[in-house]
Amino acid sequence: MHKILVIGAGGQLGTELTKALVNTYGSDAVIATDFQESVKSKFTYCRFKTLDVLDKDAVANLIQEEQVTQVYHLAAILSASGEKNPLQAWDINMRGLLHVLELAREYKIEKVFWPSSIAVFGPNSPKTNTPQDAFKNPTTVYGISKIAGEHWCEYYFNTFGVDVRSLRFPGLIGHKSVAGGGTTDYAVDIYYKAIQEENYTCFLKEGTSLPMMYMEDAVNATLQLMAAPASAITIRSSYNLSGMSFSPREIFESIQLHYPDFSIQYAPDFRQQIADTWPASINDEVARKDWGWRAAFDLPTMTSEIITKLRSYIHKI
Ligand code: AKB
Repeated sequence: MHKILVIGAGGQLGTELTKALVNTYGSDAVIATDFQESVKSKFTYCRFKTLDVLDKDAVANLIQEEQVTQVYHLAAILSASGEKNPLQAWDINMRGLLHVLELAREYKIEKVFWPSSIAVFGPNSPKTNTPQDAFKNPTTVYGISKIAGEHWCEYYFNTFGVDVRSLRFPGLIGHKSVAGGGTTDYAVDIYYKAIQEENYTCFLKEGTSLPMMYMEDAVNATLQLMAAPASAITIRSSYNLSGMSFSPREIFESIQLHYPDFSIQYAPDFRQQIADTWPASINDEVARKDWGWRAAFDLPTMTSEIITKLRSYIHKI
């Protein structure tokens, strides 16, 4: 029987991935955990425990008590928050991952999932259709922690046989949970403003194109990668993954088709410098070849779906 531990379940990805894991493996198979007790109310459908990934003994105890077979380690400080407190971001992102990898080795965990990011790329990486093995010179502490983390994942696989799998996520956009601390967060916030019939002030310039992905695609990619036979996984650092690419102007125009009076201003801040170092689009042909990855959502289909869902929540209130 599977016993799946989700660390950082209350975050943007965790909120939706935990639900999908319960739908796939059943509620008895999943334990949602988060550093913040306050997110407990999200998990009415499975068990929830408070857990700090920096407390290695607490993670080890839970793995032993629950006979955990798989770990999804999602807890991290994202790019924009990381720049405000670089040493803390490094500590949380690296020490957390090393605890999980080390415990996976010690307790012979069957599989580990850990998200990387397009933030591993930098100003000297090719800007468009960025390949899997492109040169990487990340400029944020978040990007540095992700590239180091990728190397550690590869090391634990090659040296100890830990079956750790990873995806380089683009900006993730969903309607069930707000984003927090990232450079791509504007693409979530803008929908909430449109729905509330308010104007939006964007912290990136109108033409800044970035790789993005609808949350349903991100969740499906994770489930597919984790279900693939180990022999199909040729990348043990992290797979490039592509959904769509758009700029603030393009997402605004897609929303304006639903809300003609919606308006936007641009007030770029420090996050513009981060965005300027990231690719505009990603080449994910290795993921497609290895485990059959295909994104289902583009900008118009994502916008229609998010607006429909957000309207339905508002009408329920
Ligand atoms: C961020 O903006 O920091 C994240 C990411 C692209 O990894 N959404």
